[in-house]
Amino acid sequence: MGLGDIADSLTRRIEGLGASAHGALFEPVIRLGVTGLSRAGKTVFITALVANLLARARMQGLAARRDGRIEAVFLQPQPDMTVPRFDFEAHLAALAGPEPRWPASTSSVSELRLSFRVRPAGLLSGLRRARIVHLDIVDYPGEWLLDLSLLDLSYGDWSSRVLERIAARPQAAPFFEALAAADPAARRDEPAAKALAEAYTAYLRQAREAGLSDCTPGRFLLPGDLAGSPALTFAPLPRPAGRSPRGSLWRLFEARFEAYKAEVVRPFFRAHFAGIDRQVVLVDVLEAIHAGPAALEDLRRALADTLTAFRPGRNAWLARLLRGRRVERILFAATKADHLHHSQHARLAAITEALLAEARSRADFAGAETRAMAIAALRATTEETHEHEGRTLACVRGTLLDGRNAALYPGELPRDPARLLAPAREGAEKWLDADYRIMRFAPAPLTGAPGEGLPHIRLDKAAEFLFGDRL
Ligand SMILES: Nc1nc2c(ncn2[C@@H]2O[C@H](COP(=O)(O)OP(=O)(O)OP(=O)(O)O)[C@@H](O)[C@H]2O)c(=O)[nH]1
Ligand SMILES: [Mg+2]
Repeated sequence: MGLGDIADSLTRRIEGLGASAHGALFEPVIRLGVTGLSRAGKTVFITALVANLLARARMQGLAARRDGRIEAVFLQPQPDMTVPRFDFEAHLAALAGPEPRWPASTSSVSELRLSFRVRPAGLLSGLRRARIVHLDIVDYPGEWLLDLSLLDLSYGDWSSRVLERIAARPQAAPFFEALAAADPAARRDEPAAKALAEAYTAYLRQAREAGLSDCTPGRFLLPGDLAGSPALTFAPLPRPAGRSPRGSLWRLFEARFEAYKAEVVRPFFRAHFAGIDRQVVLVDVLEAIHAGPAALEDLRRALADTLTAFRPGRNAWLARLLRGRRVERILFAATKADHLHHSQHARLAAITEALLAEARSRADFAGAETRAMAIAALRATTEETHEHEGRTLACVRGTLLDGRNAALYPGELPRDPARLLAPAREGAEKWLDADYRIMRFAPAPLTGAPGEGLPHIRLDKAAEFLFGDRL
């Protein structure tokens, strides 16, 4: 056991003590992780979930609500003093204000505690006293999970993997130009290091914009307060022939890569990831389909990479940190399903399931129960059908960001997911037999009575799967 491991197990033990010390001794706490790659829909999901749990009129799919056992739901100060609070009120004001708009992008971890007063289920439910159950919701970027794979890699191995994967990508051309001008064995010099790191970060940003997801190190895209620090100032380099001299650029980057693992990646897993009981992974499958086969294949790989975090047996360090603890349920939710007519939702869920199939068959998620679902945290559209050249097209209608009202025919998803996944895997350039469209709709102004909650698709079913059994 190394020093780091001792520190890890100590932190876990102290955290365990903390949980019982702050009054939660008899009040169960469910820690729900909400993650997804950037723009997947995390902020909207949490905001809509909390708003709908506070109001509950649209949450019939939640058994405790249907049975009338939920007496009250209220927001509480969270127990973690040093984690930013999820800014629920600001995000809700954006979504549900007089001029509804989407909340701003967030780039770090945040947390919110919601508490339920529930009567127990069963025959005696009317007699037994209600109890308090806390739901701690933790929002963290999926990109940070990708970094788990770095823990097993040396700088040299990571570099060669990345360089090989991105060699043919047009977005990487400027970075390869910068690399050609650099000499890994040359004496290190900070401006050269910075220029390479910037070129690599620029590549990551463009790759992300092009819909690619395998973007490590994750913090290069979402640096938060680490922007500009040495631990974020490196890039992959081709291995110099022979031993790289001390004081070379290669050695500098190697040291920074190790620092990134020790000072950035491990603390995240220790502080935020280790305590999670239930997890939802939000996936913008529609956007990837729309962006084309390469983006879908990339999403599949990125998902497989992020999901290694939920099979801790595959990573010795994480397995030691968790010491047998595990995430009990994982929901894979294809978001923004309101872009599709409901007749296609089952197909979207099937595609999501198939995207995960490989990750799943390699090993199950250490006994976790998993499910795939198509959801919309905030429904921005209504459905309608149109006759076109003798065919009936199932469309959705909504208000575009510029205020115009438009109907969208997104294209018909195939019944068999392999029709999309196979060409994606084989490197097809575009979809052969179909065209998939997407439009950016603005959130619709609320029409329901106040206190009715926000319109959604299957958010109640998602909640039931994630924590309904604990209420
Ligand atoms: N139509 C529709 N669009 C959605 C829904 N959820 C999210 N979106 C869209 O997706 C965008 C991103 O949603 P966010 O919740 O901000 O995503 P995020 O994962 O928190 O993004 P970052 O904070 O940037 O990582 C929003 O601005 C909306 O345009 C939904 O339920 N329906
Ligand atoms: Mg966000």
